[in-house]
Order: sequence, then C-alpha cells, then structure tokens
Amino acid sequence: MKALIIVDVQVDFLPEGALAVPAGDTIIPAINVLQKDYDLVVATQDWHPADHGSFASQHPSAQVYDTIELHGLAQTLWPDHCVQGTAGAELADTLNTAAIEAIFRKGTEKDIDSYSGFFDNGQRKATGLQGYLKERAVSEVHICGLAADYCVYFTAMDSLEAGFKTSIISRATKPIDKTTFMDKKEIFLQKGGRIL
Ligand code: VGL
Ligand code: ZN
Repeated sequence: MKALIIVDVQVDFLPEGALAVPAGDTIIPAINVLQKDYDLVVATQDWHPADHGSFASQHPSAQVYDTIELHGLAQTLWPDHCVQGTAGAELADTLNTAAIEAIFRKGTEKDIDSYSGFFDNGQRKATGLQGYLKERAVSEVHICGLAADYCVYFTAMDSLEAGFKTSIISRATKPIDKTTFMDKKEIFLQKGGRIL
C-alpha cells in the first residue's frame, strides 16, 4: 500500500499568510492531481495554542527567526501562526480534501514544537500517524506540502526511521529557504530517501 502525506497546506503558510512560504500556493494544483495515484491519503495540520513556545511573541527579549533553547532543544522562533481554531490554521481552500482519510494535528503542546507529522521535536510524543499507516499496511510513503525545509523534511526523516520506503515529491513542495532545503535534501538522500 502506498500513502500520500500532505503536510501543512494551511492558510498561514500561503503567500499573505502569517508564515508565508514563497510560492507555497503554486503546489496545490499538483497535489490535487497527485492524490488519485495513492491507496491512502492523509494530511497533517500545524495546530498551536495561542501562547505556543515557538512564537517569538512569547519571548519578549528575542526576535522572529532567532534560535533559543526551549526545554532543552534548539528552537527557531516564528511569527504567530496556525493558532488552533483560527482562519490561518485552516487547510487551504483550494486544496481538494475529499480523499483525505485522516488529519494528524501537531504542535498542540505549548512547550514543544513539532515539525514532523510523526513525533514532536524531542520524539517524546507520537501523533499516531505511524500506527495508522502500519494498521493500513502501508509500506511506501510519498510526502508533499509545506514547508520543504521544515515539516516536510522532518516528516520524511521520521518516515524513513519508521521503515517506510520514503520519497519527497519535489514538484509538490516549497521551502521557506532554498539553501536550507538543499542541505537537508542531502541528509535525506544519504539516509536512503528518494526525491521524485
Ligand atoms: C512549519 C515552521 C513552523 C512547517 C511549521 O509547516 O514547515 N514551519 N511551524
Ligand atoms: Zn508551527
């Protein structure tokens, strides 16, 4: 069984959103077409409380894009984004959601960020995605969505770790920063991942 994971295609990651990924909206038509090629389609949704520790607004002496230590882990500080229940946290309205069988929400705990759709950043808490895919007899996972250098990359690395044959679909993802993604892509390839 082959699954597609659509990562964080949410309003706040589109141009004009709170944490806009450059040209993030341009991948949506490709994702809509792709979905029919899979046995299973699932999605992730960044879903933060309003006082989430990854928000620069919660650290008065720091600025957006600074790195701080948050409960023992290095944490990049972001603009407030994907706050639970807000319009910015919704999946993009141009995304065809009809085939999505389950949505895994992440980043719900105030003190720990969660880039991966599988685990929080300390790998302390699982979202249930791994068990769901195993239960559905998935052996191969393809990943698309936003952002390539953060949530797509970390989801892909955890997917490899979980033993799934894993690919990132390059025409259906965009990075926040191209250089960061180039470096992370190398690490993913080294680990046995594929780029389609
Ligand atoms: C993401 C930064 C902060 C992402 C989520 O979806 O890639 N990036 N939260
Ligand atoms: Zn986030």
